[in-house]
Amino acid sequence: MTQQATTQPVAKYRKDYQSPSHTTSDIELYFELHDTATVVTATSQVKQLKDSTTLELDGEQLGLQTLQVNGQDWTEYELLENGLTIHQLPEQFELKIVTQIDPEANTALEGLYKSGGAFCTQCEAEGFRRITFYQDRPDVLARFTTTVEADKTTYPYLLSNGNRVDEGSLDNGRHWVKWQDPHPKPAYLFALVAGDFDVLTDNYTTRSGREVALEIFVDKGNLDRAPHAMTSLINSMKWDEERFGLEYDLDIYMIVAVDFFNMGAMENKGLNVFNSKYVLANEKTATDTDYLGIEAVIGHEYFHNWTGNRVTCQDWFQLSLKEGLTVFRDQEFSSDLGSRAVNRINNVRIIRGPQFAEDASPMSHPIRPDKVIEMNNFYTLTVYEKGSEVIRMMHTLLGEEGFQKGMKLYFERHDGTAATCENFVAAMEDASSVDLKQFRLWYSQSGTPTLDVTSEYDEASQTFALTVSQNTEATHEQKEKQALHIPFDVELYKHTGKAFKLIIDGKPVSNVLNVTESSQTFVFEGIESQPVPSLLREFSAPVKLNYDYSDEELVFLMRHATNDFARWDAGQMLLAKYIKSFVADTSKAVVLPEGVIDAFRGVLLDSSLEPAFIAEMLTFPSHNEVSGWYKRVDVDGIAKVLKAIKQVIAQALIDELSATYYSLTQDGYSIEHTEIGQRSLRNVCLGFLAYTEQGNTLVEKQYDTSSNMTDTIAAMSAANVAQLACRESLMADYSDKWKHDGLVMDKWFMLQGTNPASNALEVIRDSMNHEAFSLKNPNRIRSLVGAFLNNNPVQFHSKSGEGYQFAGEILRQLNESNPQVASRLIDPLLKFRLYDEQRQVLIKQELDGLKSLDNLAKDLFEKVTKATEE
Ligand code: B3K
Ligand code: ZN
Repeated sequence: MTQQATTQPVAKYRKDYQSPSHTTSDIELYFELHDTATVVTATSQVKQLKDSTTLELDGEQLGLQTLQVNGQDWTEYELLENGLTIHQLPEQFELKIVTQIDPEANTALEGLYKSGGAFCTQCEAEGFRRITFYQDRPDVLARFTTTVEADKTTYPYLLSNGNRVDEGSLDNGRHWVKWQDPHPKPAYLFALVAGDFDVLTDNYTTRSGREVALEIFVDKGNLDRAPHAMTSLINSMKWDEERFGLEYDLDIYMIVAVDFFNMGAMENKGLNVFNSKYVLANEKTATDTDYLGIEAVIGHEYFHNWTGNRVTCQDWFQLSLKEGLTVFRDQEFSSDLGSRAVNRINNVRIIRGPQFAEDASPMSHPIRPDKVIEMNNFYTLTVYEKGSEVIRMMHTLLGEEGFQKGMKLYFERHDGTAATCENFVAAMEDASSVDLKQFRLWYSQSGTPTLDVTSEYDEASQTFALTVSQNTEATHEQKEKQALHIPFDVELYKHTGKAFKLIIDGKPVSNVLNVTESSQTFVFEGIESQPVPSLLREFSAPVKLNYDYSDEELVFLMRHATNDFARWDAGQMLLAKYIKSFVADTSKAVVLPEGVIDAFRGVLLDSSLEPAFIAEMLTFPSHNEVSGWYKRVDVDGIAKVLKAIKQVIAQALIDELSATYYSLTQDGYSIEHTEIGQRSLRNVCLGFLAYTEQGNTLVEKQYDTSSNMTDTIAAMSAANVAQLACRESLMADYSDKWKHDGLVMDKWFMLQGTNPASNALEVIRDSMNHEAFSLKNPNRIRSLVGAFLNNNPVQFHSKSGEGYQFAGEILRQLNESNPQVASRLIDPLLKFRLYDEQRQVLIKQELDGLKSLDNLAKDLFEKVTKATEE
């Protein structure tokens, strides 16, 4: 046996995929849990698949104790830095490996670790290799049997995947429970939890009559914050049966909420582990946004049971196969349960803001990446959100019925196996006979396509011609781009507000045009008068759209488009025109024409519109979204213009905003969608009114009288954004009340992080000494530091460079304790080329400093090298 030295991280390529040399049919695990020295015994039934007597296993940070093959000690092996290679193996054998690990020292929160007082695991993507030596790849599927043994008093609950089949007590105060998961699964879906919890139980009968026990485990004392998660779970189970015909397949479904978690949640078979942020809520501690987030994430993880667990990924390059599809499913779930328009608007905001920004960054990649150094770096907006848009485009092209046929065929062909994105598209194509040949490019081509659209009306022939040109700019890792198949949803309006029938070549055509060439003209016939085109309805493709709309046309669409999303989008385009013109010349006074102000007044007073939708109409593009419109970003100019536009609207509509604010006063609190919508509009009004003379009084009063967290936080953020006199006292009062509750304090940390005041960084540094703060807890880091880096543009990009230095300091610490969190945090620095020379130099200094670390984690290595390459 030999031990190898540390080497530079190496990239893996999608094209190099090779099926496994061996597979494991069954694995039996025994965990003897101890804080610093847990012993894991793994007994696997292994079978050769290829002509190879050598088996390569993955393993990191493991203490190997024994290695046996068919009951014999085995010496034919090499211990490597990242694994174990075993030689001279028979065709089929039992492999027994005993390893020792240290959960308490595991601050990376990958593998087996301690969260507060409990043991828990996170194995996706490659965490199982920190538990035992194994073929830690998603195309090796085994049946898992897991026994967990621990002290009975400290850890009364011992959980793992599948069904509980046996249990017992030992003489030394310890006990054990044995779990069996009948569904073969890859190691990334393995989970174990041990601890003491309060449990909320319920049950669900599937439509075929299976009784399923539902259990949600939360920290002691938090039971009153678990019911919304349970309701969301039951709604998810029901929805998946109704809309997709998919039923749950075990007798028990468990969710455990933990405080220390790198991301949102994890879909481990039968035993989801959740960030407590996506489980715990009551009206005093959680906002409406939190409630909706919980519903979406509970749904998302549940839907993975079919799209992810029953059919998993062949290799990690295929991640979007399960993630894009499952995001699509959770978006549909939220839309079916709540407002479709509001959900669509918010999903589109994510694509147009941070996803387009990712496309334009050094980390740009196709939804199915070709090259990866650290897989955890690819759980991105591109793979998830753009991935979901790609699924949605197929849904648009096939229709609901065709899409569901495709899903059925996909499960018929691939249930119980590890599949590829290509398998999915092929199933959609075969089930519907829609040609998706060119469409497949969406999987391999990165970057954001731009559609330049022009139109020409010919009165004599009564035709309206739309010319659509598409172009995708070169991205960091891919220079050549091809024309994509883009579903382009359009409508043409008469001046009465009615839509023309769409006729091309004498035949009626669908609203969804197939744009497939780099430039293409569609000539519509029978158009009796100059129409107003509504383009890219429902955001039918994740592209940028350019069309030279007049103000009048946009105002017309805001009023008359039959589709709510199109109305909202027209409002956004109208604002964009003015934002762009003021940013181009920041010395120009910000004034808006009466017609524009009237259009927003009209929306605010339109009683036929849902309050939730009006609130979206009045929510303007964020600094981040606006920044994405430019190759060189004027940080301060954009901030100034966005604030001024808000002030202009606030002054112009002060009476209407006030009236709406008071008319929406509520007595009690419920999370019904209509009430959420009313609170949302009321609080949007407050956000504007904060800029008026009555602002301070109004905000303070709302804070004092608020009976729920939604209104409390709305008051505090209005005070924060508008820098009202009451800000400090509200912050102090809140901290007094909630200082013992990290999760609730995250909202406070976020307000400190986004504080636009010029001393923000000083306050942030102070906040790091707050008793609720810890650099070990990812939620705290994201709330305070993440908010500063991502959502405090002016202070973070201060020309003094202090913001960047602060980011560098934190990143160097996290590089050692939790590289995954560090790697999420670094993204804003990677985009340094968007800023002026002076800022570029300052940011680059920090990146270079990281690059020169001799223990730079591969997560950061991958990003820093990409960003600093010429
Ligand atoms: N599949 C997990 C994410 C795992 C992230 C690993 N770094 C949660 C989800 O997407 O549902
Ligand atoms: Zn997911």
